Amino acid sequence: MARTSAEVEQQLSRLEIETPSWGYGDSGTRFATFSQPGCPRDPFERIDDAAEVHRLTAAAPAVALHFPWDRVDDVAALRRHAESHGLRIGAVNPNLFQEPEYKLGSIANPDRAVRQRAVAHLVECVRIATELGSTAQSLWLADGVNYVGQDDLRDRRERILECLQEVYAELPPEQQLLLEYKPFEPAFYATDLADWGSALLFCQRLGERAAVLVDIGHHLHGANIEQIVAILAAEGRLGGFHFNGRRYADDDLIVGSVNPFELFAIFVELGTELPRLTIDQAHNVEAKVEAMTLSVVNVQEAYAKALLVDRDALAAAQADGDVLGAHELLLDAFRRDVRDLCGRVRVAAGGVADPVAALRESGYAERIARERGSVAAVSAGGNG
Ligand code: PSV
Ligand code: MN
Ligand code: MN
Repeated sequence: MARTSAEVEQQLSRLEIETPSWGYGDSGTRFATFSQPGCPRDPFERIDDAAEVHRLTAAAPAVALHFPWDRVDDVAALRRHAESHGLRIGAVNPNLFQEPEYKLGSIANPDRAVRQRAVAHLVECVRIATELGSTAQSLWLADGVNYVGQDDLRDRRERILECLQEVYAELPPEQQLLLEYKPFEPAFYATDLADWGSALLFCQRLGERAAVLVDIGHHLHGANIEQIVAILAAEGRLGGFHFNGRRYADDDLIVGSVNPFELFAIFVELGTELPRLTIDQAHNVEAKVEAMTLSVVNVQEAYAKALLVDRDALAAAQADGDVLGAHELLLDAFRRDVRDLCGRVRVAAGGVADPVAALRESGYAERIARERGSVAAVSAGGNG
């Protein structure tokens, strides 16, 4: 039986999305960084922007942080600031890609001293996460090599494993270690954590609280992300997502703007067992808060459509070998207009029916532009 509207609404009201602090700061391309009026001047203002997205959507109660970009003297004050806005701190993202000494890698670096400093940063992030009440370290490694023979690929794996084991040993019981893969960039010949299989193997060596993070943009053309999700979930190692939109590479566009059917299919695969859902976007030309709001709305709609799939009919069609019957059941759910339904869920949870329109009418963007002004694009908080 298909769920009733009321059942869908109830399930949808449980959806929680983390938005990324770094998605509110200025970012750009490899060629330039574009400054926007109203760009947050510090981590507190990034949290203010995240709070605005949550106020409108009632579905974004957590904000993922990135260190050292979100470093402040008083970590407890940052936590209080978030909580006073009805937010909690989501995953903590260490940064192992900006220091020049990581040119040949961070925890895969052939130089032990560099590896030790990288581990020290990761351990420091565990401590910060604990203070912030965060329950995950979310690690993307930029490590890799550009040329055949540049380094020993097996040795690099051993170095990574050793370092991750040191970090894993420091994790308090409530924290997970999420490993995010990406096939290329910044290295081109061999990336150390290039795909879900490599990430999974490390997780299996580390322990139960290590899991794989799937960033939609981190796949080669034609990759079947839903199937990756199915495999990781079946293995109990699906740690979460970085949602964004991708056409060519790590584009970090608005969620659902490129391939809404893929997003829907991912939610069909997940069912109601949702892992950590984080948005990872780097808006270069779009208004930041509006872009984030639209992404949250798109995620809500994709999930709502997936909840509308008639699972019993689908199972029956699959068992009967009814190829198109099964496929059409998914198409049927995907084609439903769920905007009103999602609006009702938002309003019931304290948000608004049409978040993007309400944001525009509220004058929030104009207000932060007035209050914060325009700063040169030197602020941290973006790596697009
Ligand atoms: C770099 O590819 C990246 O876009 C990864 O997706 C990280 O999650 C993000 O930056 C933040 O460090
Ligand atoms: Mn990511
Ligand atoms: Mn990325």
